Amino acid sequence: MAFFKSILGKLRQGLAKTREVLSVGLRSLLLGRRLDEALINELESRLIAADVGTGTTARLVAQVRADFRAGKISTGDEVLAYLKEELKKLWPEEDRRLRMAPAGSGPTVILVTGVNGVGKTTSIAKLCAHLRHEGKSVLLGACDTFRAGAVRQLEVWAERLGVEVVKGQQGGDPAAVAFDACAAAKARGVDVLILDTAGRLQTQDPLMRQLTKLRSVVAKQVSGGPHETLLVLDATTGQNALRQAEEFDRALRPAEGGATGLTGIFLSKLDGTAKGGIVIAIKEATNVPVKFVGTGETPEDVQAFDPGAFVEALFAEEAPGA
Ligand SMILES: Nc1nc2c(ncn2[C@@H]2O[C@H](COP(=O)(O)OP(=O)(O)OP(=O)(O)O)[C@@H](O)[C@H]2O)c(=O)[nH]1
Ligand SMILES: [Mg+2]
Repeated sequence: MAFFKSILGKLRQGLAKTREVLSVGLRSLLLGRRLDEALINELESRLIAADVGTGTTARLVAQVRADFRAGKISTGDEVLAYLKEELKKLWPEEDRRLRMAPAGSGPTVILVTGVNGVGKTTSIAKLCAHLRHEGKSVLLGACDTFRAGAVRQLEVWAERLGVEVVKGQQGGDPAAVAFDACAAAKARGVDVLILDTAGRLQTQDPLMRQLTKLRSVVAKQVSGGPHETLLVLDATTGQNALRQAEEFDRALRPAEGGATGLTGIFLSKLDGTAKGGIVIAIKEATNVPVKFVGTGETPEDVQAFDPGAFVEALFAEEAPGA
């Protein structure tokens, strides 16, 4: 865990802007105050403004209101403690872990998808650094054959991180690169293959189909693959990220049903936004777990998503060094 050094400290820094809107506001609203209906209404507006999501906000506020009316709580301090506890309970432990291939059964394949510019390639560098730190061997596949400079960008990260890249022709078929990358991963016996893909809008049908094709090539090459199909979401986009999650999940669902489309979300750029409450809205709107959060531009700026640490950082009184 040394890689995630000072989890709370870094997360606190990353969440500085969100905290300003959400928790500093909530603290000054609630601490030392007697509860009344007007205060509860104000609490509701603040939660919505921080992108917590209408469903979760409604549920939380309804409970506060009921407890207040039943005489169970009477102060803002009690509400703050209640909010922290309830938010931490939203995420079960098991679905936040990276799914790995069973030991000895070939490479784990992670397919990384998302809209243009959300941070896919940077997030891959972060995942790569994280896995390398855990002692795993990693190979990268440059399936973004579309954008000029995309392969080079991945290669620069790979050189820095000391891993190899499998690439193809600029403008070539990304599925062919995925095929070659899977073959190379198996031949070399690497632990994890991470595939970078070109950015695409969730509304671009042919490009979404290309992603489905990519995934079936992996499934044919590597048993159980891709073990993770991650969607990178840019936290600064707020509610639009929810639509991306829903559409990518739908497009990537196998036609025959069964397995889910997306297996996880990498939430990037949490450091640049006041919309960190989106983590809660994502949970509410989709069943896809946030597995990692990105809090900066270097490979070390990554955290495994930990609800306890997240909520603590969000509600921290002050951010040392932030
Ligand atoms: N502040 C901050 N910047 C980030 C983070 N993740 C990525 N970025 C920046 O976002 C920009 C886009 O990152 P890329 O990794 O190239 O995004 P991409 O999704 O691969 O882009 P395309 O391949 O063009 O679709 C770069 O300037 C990154 O440094 C993050 O967690 N925090
Ligand atoms: Mg990229």
